Amino acid sequence: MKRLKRDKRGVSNAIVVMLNLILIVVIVANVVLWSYQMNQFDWQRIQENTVISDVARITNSSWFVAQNEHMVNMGSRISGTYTDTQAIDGSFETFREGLITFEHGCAFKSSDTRVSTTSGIPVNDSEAVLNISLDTGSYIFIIYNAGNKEGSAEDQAGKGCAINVDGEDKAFSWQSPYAVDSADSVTVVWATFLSAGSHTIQGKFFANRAGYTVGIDTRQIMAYWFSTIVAEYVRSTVSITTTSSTPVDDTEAVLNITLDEDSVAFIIYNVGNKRGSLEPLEGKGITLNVDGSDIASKEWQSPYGNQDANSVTVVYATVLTIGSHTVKGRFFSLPGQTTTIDERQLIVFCFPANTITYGFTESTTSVSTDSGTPVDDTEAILNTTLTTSSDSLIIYVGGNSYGATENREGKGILVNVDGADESNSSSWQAPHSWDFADSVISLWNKQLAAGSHTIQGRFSSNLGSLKPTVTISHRQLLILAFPKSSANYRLDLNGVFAVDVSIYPLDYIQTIEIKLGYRADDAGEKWYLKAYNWSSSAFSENGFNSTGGHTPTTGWDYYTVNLTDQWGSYVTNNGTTYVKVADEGADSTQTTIDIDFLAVRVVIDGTKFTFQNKGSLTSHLVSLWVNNSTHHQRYDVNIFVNSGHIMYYIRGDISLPNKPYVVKVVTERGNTAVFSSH
Ligand SMILES: [Ca+2]
Ligand SMILES: [Ca+2]
Ligand SMILES: [Ca+2]
Repeated sequence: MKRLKRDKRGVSNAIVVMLNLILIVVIVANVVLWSYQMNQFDWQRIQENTVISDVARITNSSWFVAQNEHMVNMGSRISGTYTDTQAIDGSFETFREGLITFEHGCAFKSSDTRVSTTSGIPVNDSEAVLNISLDTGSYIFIIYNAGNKEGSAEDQAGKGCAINVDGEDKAFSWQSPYAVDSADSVTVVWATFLSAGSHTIQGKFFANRAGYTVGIDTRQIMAYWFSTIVAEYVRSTVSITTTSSTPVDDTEAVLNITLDEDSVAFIIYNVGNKRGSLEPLEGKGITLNVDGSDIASKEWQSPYGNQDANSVTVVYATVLTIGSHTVKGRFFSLPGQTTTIDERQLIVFCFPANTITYGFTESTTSVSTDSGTPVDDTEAILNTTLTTSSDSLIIYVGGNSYGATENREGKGILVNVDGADESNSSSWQAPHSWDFADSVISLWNKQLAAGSHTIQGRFSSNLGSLKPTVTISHRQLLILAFPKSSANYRLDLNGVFAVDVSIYPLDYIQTIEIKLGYRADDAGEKWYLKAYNWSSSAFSENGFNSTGGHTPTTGWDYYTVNLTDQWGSYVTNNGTTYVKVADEGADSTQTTIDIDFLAVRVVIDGTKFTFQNKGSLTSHLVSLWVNNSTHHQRYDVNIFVNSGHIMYYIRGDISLPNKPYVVKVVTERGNTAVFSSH
């Protein structure tokens, strides 16, 4: 029993010894392993050998080149690809100007054959029909101006006129004279997009009081159409009134226009109220507002009596620059008097500035006459020089405000071209009574030869009894001359460029530069660099240090622009920049250009670090210090430099302090490399 017990203890002692041995082995093994791991870390740490071999201030990025093939908007690509434009190396991409498709067509008819009607619904003015044929879908502008002279049968409630296209009445206006058989003219305008093919345009008229005779002694009807222009237009029959004696917005007559090149804008605004709408004896006035400013002139009209028909027209032409514009029609009354617009048409047609010749004058100087035959409106004269035979659209508006000296039988006006009165351009109008508002439109169209021309507005009194004097206190006179044929060569292309905002954060960009290396085969026109302005949604050179283009030498030329402090409008938050290369405009020489280089870069105050890994292991750089005596700044970095490699690391957000400074970089293993400036 005892032995057994002792033996049992002996076994138990042996187990304890064995367990202790195992424990010792485990501890020793762990110590060895730990020691081995420690040695490996130290070994790796010792092996790591990355140095900062250079630190330098940089003032711009490298060039960011085209990302894909340039889009050619006008002209064509002849040879090469966008990759040829990525370096200045003699390999280039070639583009050639193309004939632009801006074409016009026009039709015009005037007649002094009288027609009349008692119909209260529109009937054909048999003398006002245009049959036209369009080669291609086009924007079309139509104006119809129909009037009777003093003494012709005309109901005191006056007449209405309409423009009918392909059997449908499209737009209306109305007018009433001084009294039965007084002068009374109506103008109506319309614009639309018409498809290719044949179309019929018809002037129609009607009595404002059914059963009473109204007539047309002289009318003009004109249509102009264009295949590729910027055209904005509105016709609205929403009735609006005002009692304001200063111009207020006709909220139904607002047009927004976006232009990608400087353009001649032709603007016409025509408003009317029908018989029965609220209209004071003094009538209404209108004007135009372009980009927030009212134009200098206005026009007015007064009706036969309270709540009689009354309409008025104003025209304008100007150059609108590239970008966005707003054109508004505005109207006004006399204080406390309610005037109404039942229908209005507002039309803006924009033509590339170099493709047409235009002239415009407006004036608010009063000119009067008591002559029954036309005399000069000395304020309405335009001298125009045409380089080529041109279809010429001429509009003259002459009116007087309430209170100006005006015969109650009103006035007549017409257009004089190169000294000859165009009698069929005549129109006549009569006010409510003596010295009330009274304006008239005269319309003409003529093919004018190359050379100088004088266009003049003339006017006369409709006489009647007592006080014959009539006045034009406000007028507009315009001519738009469209070349019959010309070789219009254009080139316009743009590319997509991407600024690397991960290296050059937007906050640290000082400006953007665009560089073009090119060769043009003639020096006949300038070449332009533009960029897409993301604020105004148009290509522009607004704010560039250099605008106005570059004149080529026909050898290799380098043209660089910078976008000054305006660069922010031209770059998206992710760095996207669109750059355009464009010619000066339409010209008769078909130019070919070779583009060797086209790129953008950013101007910054940044730093370029050069790291060289001389060790045998990859280094992971985790923090960077830039220090001098007054400046200690740490930056997080996350850079892997492979063994044996040199890495250039650019930071657009790090500006070097004054020398001497020290740059340190710390690796994940805890090593520090130091660079000291000298
Ligand atoms: Ca050109
Ligand atoms: Ca050219
Ligand atoms: Ca090249």
